[in-house]
Amino acid sequence: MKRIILLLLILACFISNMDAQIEEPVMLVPTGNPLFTHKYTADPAALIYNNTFYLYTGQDTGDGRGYNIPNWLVFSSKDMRTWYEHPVPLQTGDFKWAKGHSSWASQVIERNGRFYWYVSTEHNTGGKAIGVAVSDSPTGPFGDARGSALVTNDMTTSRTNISWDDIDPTAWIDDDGQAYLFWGNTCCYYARLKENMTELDGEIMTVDIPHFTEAPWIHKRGDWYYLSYAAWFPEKICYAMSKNIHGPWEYKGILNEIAGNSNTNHQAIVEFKGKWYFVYHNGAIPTQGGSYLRSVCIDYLYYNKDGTMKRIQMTSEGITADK
Ligand code: FUB
Repeated sequence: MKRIILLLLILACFISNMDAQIEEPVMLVPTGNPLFTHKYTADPAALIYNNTFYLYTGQDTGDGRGYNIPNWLVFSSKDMRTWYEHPVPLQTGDFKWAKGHSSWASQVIERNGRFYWYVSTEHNTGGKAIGVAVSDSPTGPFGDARGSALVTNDMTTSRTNISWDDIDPTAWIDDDGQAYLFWGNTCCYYARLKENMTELDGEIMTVDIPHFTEAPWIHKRGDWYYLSYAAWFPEKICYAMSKNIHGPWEYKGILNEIAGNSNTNHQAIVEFKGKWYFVYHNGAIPTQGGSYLRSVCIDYLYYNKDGTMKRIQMTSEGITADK
């Protein structure tokens, strides 16, 4: 009996440590994938700014039986070896119109020295919604930029009547300065953003791509646009290519297989200091890890001569090994 109580106490300590928050930046030196093991991190997004790789994630907490994501987190690195975790920059509770612990997938983008954080979360009137927070620093703190959601469920009822289709925003500023927001579950939506980055500009459009589940991510290399996204369920990551942000998009197949021990995979793709990185999550932390207690991983991404992307090789050593 004493042994069982001791074990339960150790487990409780471990779980509360996984949820502990910090007040100053803390240095972390990962040894492979998953990148961080002191807390669960999910739905990665990356921003390259000022020679620094900023990694934004949600923080999975709870008993692993459903999503319980109270916070968004931010980590930074200048060399992809040493990382800093910064104090919690944004929480579901910072959006007065949001409810629960629903800090779902998000992305931060910079415009004119300000940082805009597009998030998916649960609206207190029901259904998932997209909000935008703003800060003068990539590490925050961030605050609600509008005081209301940017996209609500009632704005996208013509293509699907599910209540969770307005999730997983990804923002893109095109070469002519026009900003766009892509998002969706089941249906991939996109719309122009006004110069102020906090209002949609015009109609909500759709992209027809095969097997689309969620998690769109736009990146560009040379004159090719890439739209990667989670497909099927459990998810693999697929992608399409185009010469124009408005398409037509040509489907190119699977980029990443199902990530270990997780139904979702959620990728971000960026170039940093001459190398391309594929950032995603899996459920690989032993004992507790799984589809609702996920962990961010990073592996290298390579291109073929014709611009298509090589299939990702998910590794346990990640980017800590020299290549
Ligand atoms: O974290 C909640 C949801 O799971 C995200 O919004 C999706 O992309 C999936 O990863």
